[in-house]
Amino acid sequence: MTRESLVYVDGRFVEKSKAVVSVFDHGLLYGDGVFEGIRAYNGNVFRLADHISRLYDSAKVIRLRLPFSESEMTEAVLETMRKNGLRDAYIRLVVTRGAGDLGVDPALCKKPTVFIIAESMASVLGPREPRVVKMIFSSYRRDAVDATSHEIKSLNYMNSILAKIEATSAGADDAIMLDHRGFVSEASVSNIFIVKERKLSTPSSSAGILHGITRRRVISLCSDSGLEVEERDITPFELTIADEVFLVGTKAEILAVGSVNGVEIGSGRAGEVTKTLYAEFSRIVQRPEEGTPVYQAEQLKA
Ligand code: PXG
Repeated sequence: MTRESLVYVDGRFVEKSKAVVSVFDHGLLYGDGVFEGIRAYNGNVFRLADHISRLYDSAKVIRLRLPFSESEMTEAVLETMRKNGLRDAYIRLVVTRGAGDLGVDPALCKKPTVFIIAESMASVLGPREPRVVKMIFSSYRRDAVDATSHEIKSLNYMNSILAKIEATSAGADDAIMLDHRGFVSEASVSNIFIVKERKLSTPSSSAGILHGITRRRVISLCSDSGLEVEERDITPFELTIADEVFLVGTKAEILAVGSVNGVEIGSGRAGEVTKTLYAEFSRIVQRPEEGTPVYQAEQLKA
């Protein structure tokens, strides 16, 4: 029998089957909480500092006081990786408002619940070409920046879930969501880039996007590679006639978009710019300086 993975729950490590939170937790009752989805590549947690900093930013906006410092939170993530002996993994770090009486008021909750799941996950990045996905434009609009903005990485994902259901029932892989004005925002759990005549564009923060860590890294990769990127409003028309469209995110890594609403994008296959960035990103994630080493202490001792 394989050993059960260990989950960090409020300072303790418990077996996966025993890792539970209260039915009175406001994270469950109201989606009141924040999270991060993080990846580790070869024993190095990719851009962990950026994820921790975004978690604290999300918590600040929802007035959730985290029970420990950024460095303690970082250590808890690394310890969860070590306890499970992982090198290539997906990490889910969640902080909820905690258990409290019924009622939406966060003041009903005495202390936040913190849990960290780390499970083995192999990357698809590598020498092969990026996977090509079929998209639709969702009829659900991305929540506006003055609504339940996705700038907060909160536990409230119903906006994305509805879009994902719509995509699945249309036979597509995922949905592209438009903002309240009708401009392109992002996919259900990834950011979007378009390429036209080798010039890249990506929706800016006005489109209600999550400030993706992969998006930010791809933008800086482009500037290092001499590729121009503009953060701006993009219409569904511009996206449809683009030479290339690709998605970026922790889970998605880099995916080429082959079609939207049944209309082929460019050749319908991964384009040259997408392939170049994919190849470069595949190398970047393996670099120690792009993340935080999990096993540094042991390596130093050895
Ligand atoms: N937009 C949204 C709405 C997201 O949820 C991204 C963009 C990409 O951001 P990052 O920082 O990952 O480049 C996300 C990320 C999951 C999962 O389990 C979801 C995300 C990340 C990791 C795992 O579905 N969302």
